[in-house]
Amino acid sequence: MKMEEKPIDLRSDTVTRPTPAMREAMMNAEVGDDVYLEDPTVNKLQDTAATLFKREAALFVPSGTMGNEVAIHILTQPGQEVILEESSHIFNFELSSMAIFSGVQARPIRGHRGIIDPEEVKRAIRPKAYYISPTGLICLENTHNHGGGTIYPLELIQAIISLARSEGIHIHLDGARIFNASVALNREVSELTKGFDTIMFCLSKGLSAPVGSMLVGSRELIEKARIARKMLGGGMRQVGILAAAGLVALETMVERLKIDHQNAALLAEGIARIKGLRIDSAAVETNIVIFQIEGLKADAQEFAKQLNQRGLLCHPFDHITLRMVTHKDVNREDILKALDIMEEVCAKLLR
Ligand code: TLP
Repeated sequence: MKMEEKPIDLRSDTVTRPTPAMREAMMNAEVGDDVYLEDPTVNKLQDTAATLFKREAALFVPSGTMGNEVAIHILTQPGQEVILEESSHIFNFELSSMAIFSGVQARPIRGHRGIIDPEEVKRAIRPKAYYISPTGLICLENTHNHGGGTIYPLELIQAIISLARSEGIHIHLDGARIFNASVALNREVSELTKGFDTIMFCLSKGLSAPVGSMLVGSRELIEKARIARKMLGGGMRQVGILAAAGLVALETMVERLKIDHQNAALLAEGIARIKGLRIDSAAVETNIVIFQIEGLKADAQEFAKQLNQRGLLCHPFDHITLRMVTHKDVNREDILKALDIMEEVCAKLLR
């Protein structure tokens, strides 16, 4: 790579930079003290999110992690268990926060590409006995990050929600990338999230806002969430500066996620043709591409390092698995270039 060339960054859609329209909206945002509920731009963003999801209320939080952990805090009691999928973000990348902040333990169950079967959920619900930790909450993730951007089939979501309801268990959705599922299925986010107690979604991933996620739910739950957010130090002040970018994200960045999905499909098809790489390209449903190396004189870390040296950034997951994520700051041409780089490195490393 020539020094002046910018790398093709496929590590995550979190690397997206704010658009010019976002920067302009941030510059001109009307602000107030949001801890006093007086920031008009935050209030507008929260109302917009609540309307989109057909819910009573929403809360702006600094990160997806905080949104998930606040939801767990308000939906559980200390000593309870939380059922989730074993490769979920909450279980793997939120630093045991549920144990520390909410005093609950995780009961992870194995899914297929991140999707859990209602029967498995049923089996994981703890029997009611005074000497067993009760199940307080189920968390699902849609799309599923480590599953490969998998979209949860709606009928499975509905089956798990009715199970939760019949057992008196709460249910939260980590919908960090729910808009990717929405554009891929051509269905409203309100339809895909109906029945969850709370939904977290991120403005800062494919939607390209610089910071921020939302927690959506009933007025009562969102009031509790505001207290939990404050406990975590997440009460922000003139944060309309950031909410302004979030509004532009919701207004202008949703439909274009389709382009990311097309680029991910192009990437997956290309990977399938490269000797030394293995992928089920038909399994790529949204903007996340997960694949394995096969028959190379290198592990995934070394492979990623060599791609990096040629200006292609990605995320190694384990010794053979890598992730690439498409987003607005990479185009079709970048994808074709990325494939050339991978082909060149594979040819060098083939056994
Ligand atoms: N995911 C990030 C990393 O943390 C791995 C990424 O690059 O994909 N839920 C899901 C499904 C996520 O993928 C993430 C972030 C979060 C929650 C947390 O969001 P943030 O980073 O805003 O705390």
